Amino acid sequence: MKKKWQLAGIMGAALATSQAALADWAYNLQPPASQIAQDVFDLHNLIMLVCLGIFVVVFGAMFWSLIKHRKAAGHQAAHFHENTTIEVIWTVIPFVILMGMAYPAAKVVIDMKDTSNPDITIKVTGYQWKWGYDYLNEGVSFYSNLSTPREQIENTQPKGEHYLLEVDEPMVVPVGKRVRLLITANDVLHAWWVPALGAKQDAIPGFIRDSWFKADKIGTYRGQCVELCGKDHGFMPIVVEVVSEEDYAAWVASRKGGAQVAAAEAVAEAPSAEAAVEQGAAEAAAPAAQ
Ligand SMILES: [Cu+2]
Repeated sequence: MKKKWQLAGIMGAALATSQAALADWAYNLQPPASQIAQDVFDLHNLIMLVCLGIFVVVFGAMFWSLIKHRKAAGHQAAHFHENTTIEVIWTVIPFVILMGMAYPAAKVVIDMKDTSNPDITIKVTGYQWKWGYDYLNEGVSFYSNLSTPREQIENTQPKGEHYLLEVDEPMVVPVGKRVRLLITANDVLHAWWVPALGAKQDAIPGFIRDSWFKADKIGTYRGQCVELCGKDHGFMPIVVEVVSEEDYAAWVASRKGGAQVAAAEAVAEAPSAEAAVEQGAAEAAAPAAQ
């Protein structure tokens, strides 16, 4: 028991003295970058206010009763059973409060699920442990892998600003366009979540679920897999790069160009199996020669 307290003390002291930990402390949701994320943010604030109101009224009444009607002050307990009026009141008031909370919440949930009229559709596939993106109309496909160096994870190098929240190939989307995501998984359950964009959906093998977002601001938005999916669950972040429409068109063109060049090279480089073997042997010998 004593050891546990010592450990708690050490951890508390470490937290209190760690400047980095203090700088990272943020108690609120991420600043919203889409209308849905803004709606979620507002809903969160509204419901918290309702909870605060209930807390004040309930605890106020409780403490007032405890102090004002205490036995020591000579108060006699009231005797009443099966009081219909009181029972109706304490059923109707919570019902009205719940309905008042359910109405705005249901509106936001329905909006989140309305994936109609997309400008762009991207298939998102969860893998152990990376994400795959297929731009269905543009014909662009790639994997998105964690790019944090192993040295930072093993603590032989100082951690970067976006430690475990950076990838080699981010998802790129244009600003102000409805992006529909078709989300699935190839092995186990994963979940795609970018808080600032208000999109969150489980990725389920064998099923396709959809979600959508429309980013209001150009910028980089980060998220993580939020369904425990194995040993590298914490190592498959999500990065969404929101760019202008022109930059998006240029990105798609460069992607397609790159793919076509790669395909053309593959055809040109493989005239015969022998040549390929020779080339492979030459490449294998090259590092030894250096
Ligand atoms: Cu995962």
